[in-house]
Amino acid sequence: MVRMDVQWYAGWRHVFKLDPERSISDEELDAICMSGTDAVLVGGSSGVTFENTVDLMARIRRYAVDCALEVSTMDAAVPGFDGYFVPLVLNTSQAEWINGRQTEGLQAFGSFIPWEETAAQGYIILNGKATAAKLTGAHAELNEEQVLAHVQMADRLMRLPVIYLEYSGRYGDMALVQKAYDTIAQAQLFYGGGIDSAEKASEAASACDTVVVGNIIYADLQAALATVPAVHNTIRKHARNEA
Ligand code: 1GP
Repeated sequence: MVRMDVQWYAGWRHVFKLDPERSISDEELDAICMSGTDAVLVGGSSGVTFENTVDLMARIRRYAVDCALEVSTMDAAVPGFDGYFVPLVLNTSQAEWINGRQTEGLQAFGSFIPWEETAAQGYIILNGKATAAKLTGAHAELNEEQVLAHVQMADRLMRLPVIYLEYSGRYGDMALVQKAYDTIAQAQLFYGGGIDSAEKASEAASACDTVVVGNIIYADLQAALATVPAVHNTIRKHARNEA
């Protein structure tokens, strides 16, 4: 029997997310992979193909940094990553994004999936303007009570190993992120969205387990690099279950 409790991502505090659809020079990629980040996550909401994913993976693979893929389309299920995340969007009523595409993927590739390196991510998308929100029909305008109910569903009912509060493109409500963190009993809390400075990175790091930095890589590489020590030098405000 395959043990399902191996959390290869458990120690990640800082993650850079690269979009296979966007171009990045070798020098920029070198700076990202050598930055001291805990992992490089490959994923995007549109234009992700087998070709651009395999190309980016091969370039990241030259470095020792952990490299994982968010499998958001079957076409881009590329072997060779250190780990795989399968996103489930929890705040949509379109079942296709909760279990539809995932079960199609399991039918097609189930016997090839490296289960020990694969984990589900419960996405709660909170920026309605994000491409992922539009694509999946996410109900992004949730109030605090509703967000925390989604967190409890993911953490307690579904026992998902990762909960991802996704504000992609906009800096989120850190008081809410902290409340989500304090609600969680077992899942690892990822936060992503709008981090474009060391200050924001540090604030987010104090409220969650894992900080994901994306867009700023392409807009201001130096600002992106500054988020790595900012996160690593920040300790969480609350310990788990000591809210
Ligand atoms: C996107 O959560 C990540 O999926 C990071 O968000 O691109 O806004 O940094 P940004």
